[in-house]
Amino acid sequence: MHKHIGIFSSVCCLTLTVFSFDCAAEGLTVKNGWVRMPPPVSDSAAAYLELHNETSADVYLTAITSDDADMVMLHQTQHDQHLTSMVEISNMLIPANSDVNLLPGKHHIMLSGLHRTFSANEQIFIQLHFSDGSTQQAMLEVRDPRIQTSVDDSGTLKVRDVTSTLPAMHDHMQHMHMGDSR
Ligand SMILES: [Cu+2]
Repeated sequence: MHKHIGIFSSVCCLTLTVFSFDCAAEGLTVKNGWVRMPPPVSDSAAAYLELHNETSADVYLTAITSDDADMVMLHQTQHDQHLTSMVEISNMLIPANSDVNLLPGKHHIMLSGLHRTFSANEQIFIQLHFSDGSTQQAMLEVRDPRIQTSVDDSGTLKVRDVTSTLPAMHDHMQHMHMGDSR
């Protein structure tokens, strides 16, 4: 009987710990995070995710940190005639009851000064800091941009190597060098 009580209370503790972590940013969730696998010569990588604000208050994403990079920035891609460039933005509004999606070609997260190489399908973690004082950990799946996967109507997984068809603007390295070399 004592044994049962012991097991029960330790399960309780575990549940409590997980629950209090969720409370750090109640109503604010992060989904579908991924990071573009950088080429071996690069020490930076672009990341994308979806932010869902289910609260009735506006909140700003004010800072991002990661143990795997020296610096993590918010970038906005700008298309100006033939040029694609990007600017750093200091924060991002996630309006009340709204979703904000960071997508290739638009806003993205930029990890720079990577501490190690990323392998495809690996999970890396970043911490998102919000204006309400909360912090939330987000998981990013490392995706190899040269490989596209899709599932057809019959449920068969198709893997396609798209190396040769990738538009140049999808390569983050390309616009990184905008300022100095073009
Ligand atoms: Cu960028």
